[in-house]
Amino acid sequence: AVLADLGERIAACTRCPRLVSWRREVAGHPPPRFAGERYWARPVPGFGDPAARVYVLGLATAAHGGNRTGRAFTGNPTGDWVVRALHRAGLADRPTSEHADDGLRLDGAWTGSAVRCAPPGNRPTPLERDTCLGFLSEEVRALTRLRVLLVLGGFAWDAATRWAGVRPRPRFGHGVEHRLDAGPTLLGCYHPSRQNTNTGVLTEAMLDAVVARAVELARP
Ligand code: DU
Repeated sequence: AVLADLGERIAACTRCPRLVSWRREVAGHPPPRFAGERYWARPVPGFGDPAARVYVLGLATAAHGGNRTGRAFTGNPTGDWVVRALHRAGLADRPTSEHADDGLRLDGAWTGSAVRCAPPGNRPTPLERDTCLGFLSEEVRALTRLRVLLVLGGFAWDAATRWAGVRPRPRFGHGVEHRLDAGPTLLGCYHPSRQNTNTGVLTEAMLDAVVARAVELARP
């Protein structure tokens, strides 16, 4: 009930004027393959298992992914990479995530992004990042079994380390671990953007290894 209520408050947020306009703007200009679809065009709440021990944290909502489907990591290539990896690790009941009503269930995992709206150029401003941090904080508090925050990319790492108030802030890197005194262990992973996956900066084997490490750290 706490998570459901939080999800509704996230979806109703209008705090960042630039993002309120952009999430609608991109919804009005779908690529041909999504022409005629009704876009969600709102902030996207977290999704998954309320008993999650691992939280996969992305950068921001994808313009034609979550901003279209209304569910985190759903309906775009980055989401495909994440959900396939969760499935290989036994944390998702299938390897695909296409629509909010496809029946996907996560088991032991939660998903969301540092900024819940679609930002211009996939680049939220520092102010937008910090404005959205309260939602991460509330979510982490509500996910009472959480042990690991698997952080995708440097932007989400900045958000997570600010949320955690760690000083000095540990540098982002693939496989970097930072244990918090109270709270989940932060675990860095290169972001599965097409730029990283097409160039081999991040391979499926590298992603699998980090997810496996997250599962190991999350073990009771
Ligand atoms: O109504 P429900 O079974 O609590 O599921 C709500 C929502 O959360 C549904 O879209 C599936 C997802 N979910 C999940 O992915 N994993 C769980 O363990 C429980 C719920």
